[in-house]
Amino acid sequence: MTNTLPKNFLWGGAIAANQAEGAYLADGKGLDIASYCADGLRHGFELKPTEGKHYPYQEAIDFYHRYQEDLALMQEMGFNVFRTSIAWARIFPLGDELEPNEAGLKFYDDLFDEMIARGMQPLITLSHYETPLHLVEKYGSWRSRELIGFFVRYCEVVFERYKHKVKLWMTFNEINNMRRIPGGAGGILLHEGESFWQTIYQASHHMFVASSLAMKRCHEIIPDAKIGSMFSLSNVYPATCKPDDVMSTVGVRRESLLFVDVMVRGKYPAYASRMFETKGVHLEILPGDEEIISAYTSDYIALSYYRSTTHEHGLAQNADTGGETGKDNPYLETTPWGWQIDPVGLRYTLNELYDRYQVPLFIVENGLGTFDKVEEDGSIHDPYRISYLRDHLEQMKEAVKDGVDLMGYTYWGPMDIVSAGTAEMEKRYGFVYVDKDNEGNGTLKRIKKDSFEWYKKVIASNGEDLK
Ligand code: BGP
Repeated sequence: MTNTLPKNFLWGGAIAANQAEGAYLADGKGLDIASYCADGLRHGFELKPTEGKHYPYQEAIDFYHRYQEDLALMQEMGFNVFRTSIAWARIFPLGDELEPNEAGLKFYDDLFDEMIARGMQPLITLSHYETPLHLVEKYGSWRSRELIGFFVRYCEVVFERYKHKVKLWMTFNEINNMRRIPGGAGGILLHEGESFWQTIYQASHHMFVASSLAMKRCHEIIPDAKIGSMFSLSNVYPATCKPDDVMSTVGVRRESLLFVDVMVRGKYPAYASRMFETKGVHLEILPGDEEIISAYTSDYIALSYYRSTTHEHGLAQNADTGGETGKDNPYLETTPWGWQIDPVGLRYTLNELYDRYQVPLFIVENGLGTFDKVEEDGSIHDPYRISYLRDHLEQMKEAVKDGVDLMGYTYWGPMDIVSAGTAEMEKRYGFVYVDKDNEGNGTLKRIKKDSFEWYKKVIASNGEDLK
């Protein structure tokens, strides 16, 4: 089969600062929402530590001190891009200061230099489930418009500092998870009696304005940069062909696509009024907000895709870090975490998005999180990960043949990291095993799994060799 991917296709992996770096107070870093989170950002977080509790993100996999070793392994696989995030609280420990923390800035200087020296373009998320804790305590996080100014100040500082090193940016990780994981996505802890939807959409509106202003400043400071927005877009199908199920599924999908519509098309979609009315939401939109949102839109769409689910009319829909959770699809296999594996859904989703928006797409998260076993001789055989990946890459290539403009693919968690959803270490995604368990025991030693050599071969052949 002839290769379908462009020569400059970006191949790599993706992590987030909070799930990998550890060193949660090193070099002046402030606390953030991951600091006192014991059960995963899906379940919220604490403002103060509880004695005796294990907080897995505090040490994570100690990427902060071990990134050279990790990036050397990524280089060996041939990565030409590496996605990570900047922990906002390393740069502004409280979030509302006027002056940044030089030691935090220096860390990312070194990290980005190391990536570039090893042939990887940095692909940087400005906020990946890492709101500084002080902003939550003092301002109620993104409920407050004041965060717009704090975020834009932080963005300006990092754009200026890294303008010669980082040309690929994205603003908020999985911003549409404000609907289902507002603690992680926006640092929102709901108060008793508060109207959930009112808070969520008002906070999201502030994030839209902040994101657009960050895009404006990015283009002014780094004219040759691309800046996108990022969404969780695992797929949802109607559970049956009953028209009510089909129509209701359109509604579920629109709850996510609303975020893409605003950030890519630059305005609230026509269906938003009715959606807000049904949910009792009255958005406060200040003069000038709509102009900002419309003037500064995303250069590309970054997405995570892990699985699919199905929906039927009347089903109470939910979502987790993998995307929507509805009714199981009888045609698909399921991981031990209940995530249904659907490679064709990836092709479907890429086509859906490209048809609708016609801007370049970038798969910045996809992967299989599951148990791995270290054999007595130290080897780790993970054929399940290879087949997950092979099947998804095949479908990704089909989508490119369908005409989708795809910038690249970064596999989620190329070395094992702490899960965002559950804070487990043993939900492993990596091509590289990290010796640490759920309780925090282990040497942190890195060990290659079988999938390591496989992905290396895929990259070397620019996706041609998927055997
Ligand atoms: C996404 C997040 C990531 C990541 C991934 C896998 O929602 O952007 O941070 O962790 O999901 O989820 P989990 O870690 O829960 O398996």
